[in-house]
Amino acid sequence: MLNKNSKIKDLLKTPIGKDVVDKVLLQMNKSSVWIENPLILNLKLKHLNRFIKDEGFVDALINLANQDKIFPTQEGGMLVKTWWKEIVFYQIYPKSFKDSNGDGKGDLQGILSKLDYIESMGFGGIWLSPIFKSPMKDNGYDISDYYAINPEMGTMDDLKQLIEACHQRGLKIILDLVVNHTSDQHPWFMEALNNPTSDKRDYYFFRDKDKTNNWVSFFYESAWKYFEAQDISALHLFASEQFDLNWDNQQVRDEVVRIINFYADLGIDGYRLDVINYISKNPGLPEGNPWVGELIGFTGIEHYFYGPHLHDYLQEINERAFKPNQLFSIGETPGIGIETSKMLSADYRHELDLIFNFDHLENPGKVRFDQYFYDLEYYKKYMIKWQKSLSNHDWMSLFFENHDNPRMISKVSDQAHFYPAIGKLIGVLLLTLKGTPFIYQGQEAGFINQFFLEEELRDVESINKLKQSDLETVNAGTRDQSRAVMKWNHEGGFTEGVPWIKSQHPEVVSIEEQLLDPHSILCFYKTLIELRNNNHDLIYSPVEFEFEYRHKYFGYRRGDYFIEMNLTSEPIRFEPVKNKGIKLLSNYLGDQEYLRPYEAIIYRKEQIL
Ligand code: TEU
Ligand code: CA
Repeated sequence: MLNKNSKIKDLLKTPIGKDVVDKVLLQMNKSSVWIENPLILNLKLKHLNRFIKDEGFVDALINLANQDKIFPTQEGGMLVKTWWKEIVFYQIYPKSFKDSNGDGKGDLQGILSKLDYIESMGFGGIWLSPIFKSPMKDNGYDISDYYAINPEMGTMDDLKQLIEACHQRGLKIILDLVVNHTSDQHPWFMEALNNPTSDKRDYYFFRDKDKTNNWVSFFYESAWKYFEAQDISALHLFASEQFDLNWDNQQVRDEVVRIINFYADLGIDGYRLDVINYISKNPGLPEGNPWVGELIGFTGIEHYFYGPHLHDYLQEINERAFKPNQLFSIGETPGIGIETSKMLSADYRHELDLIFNFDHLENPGKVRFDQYFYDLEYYKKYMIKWQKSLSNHDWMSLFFENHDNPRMISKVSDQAHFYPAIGKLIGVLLLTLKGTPFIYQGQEAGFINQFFLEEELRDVESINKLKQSDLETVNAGTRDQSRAVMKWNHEGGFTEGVPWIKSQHPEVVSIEEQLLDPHSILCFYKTLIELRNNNHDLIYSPVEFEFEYRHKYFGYRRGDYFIEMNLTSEPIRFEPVKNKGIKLLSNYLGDQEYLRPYEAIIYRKEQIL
């Protein structure tokens, strides 16, 4: 057990300690060499207070570190082959995907009408962002009835039809499980708020007005909402219409099991679990540390991002619902690092199958709303670290985009002539490294960011953010970038009516037109996906990095394949790698002696007949 007299080096011997130190260094933009200094390694934890000027931080750190006693094992085990390691997922944000009835909002029949397209691209499964009944304050991540489909999106029959149509095509389908919180319109919450003696009261976190804490919500306001009529405050880590469920209550966990079983009975193949690492809060909801708040932005996070019962609760729902239904599970886990991700997803832990880690989405020291260009060399370092750490027990998810993040091409560059190369290079990274790729709608067609005027913003997060920042800042990070509706054909093709949000950037070529152009980003993705689908080397073979320390360059082998790329806008000239094999695919036409800006090439060993 760690205590205040333990040293930094003892802290680093715990999974969470190592990950927290990594995260802090990353956010401070300091290299890990900094921590390898013996003077620092031998520093007692209590002395950290001198730098941080806060007693609470060290206590919180010690508590966290004492949660997991041992590191996840790297030893033994067999790499188990299974469908979710082999397919490429396609993420659909239903409201922005395809509208079938002209109301300007995407729906389930719209998705059904595009299944042929999804299948023809080679995707093996779809993940739908929430489709359940919701007042849509956070576009469905605020659920008011887990057993009803949002009428704007369709009916339960439409969902059944969709599941069947997916399965007929051999596509898997997973749904979003949002059970860290519910909408304020959920009957549980309404009853809890209005009837203090109801058993629902303990489903949430209620406090007297003067007994709340300093936690800050992810949407830039206090995490407490005060209800005047009832004279009580309730905890919400997200919008003020999304209240956190109290997972310490057994009835809440029983409800979650019921929900999981309900859609499993309808035939779905798994779930993506929204902010699932936030479900266990430190008892008593202690004050958040101001220094952590300043560094990470969200005061209080150390008390719930890896809470005391997280493992217990995940093991419980796994045992009671995921395992019996043979469901696949991927947890969205903001703030989780390498070691803790294994504690949550290694096969012998029986918690989740996979997690989404986010540390690669911004460069060190940056946050989503910073205006800067993303340096892909950081991704290389991140990836080398993660890929080398994967044992037979672990697997990882691969992604650059989702409904919460701006488009990756625009993050890398504002030089339009590089867009096709960058879009394709991103595809090569996602489809040739080891892990399960998740491609977000429109990414396969090279969708980019655009400028949103104030009245064009739709997202609650952006609208709140604009109260404290200028429009340029909001534009750099707004989630609306990824929610701009799909551009199916030259005219748009998303809706017959007026779309609820802007369409994709006018200069982006539509999906239909790209399908006809063999050199398009879309056709490149299609080829890449086909290559991965048909070659298990690109799925299961170990990744062997070459010239790891060569600046700007990224090269690795996967069985018979060799992949190399230039991660920058400057050409790279150097002694070529030997035995690359035969060039199979590239994001440039013709050959050159050097690697062109953002050039990515896949080679395969010559087949000896
Ligand atoms: O996101 C959780 C999350 O922490 C972020 O990605 C979030 O959108 C952003 O960082 C806020 O600062 C999930 C969902 O993906 C997101 O769409 C929801 O709004 C959120 O949970 C609440 O359900
Ligand atoms: Ca519609």
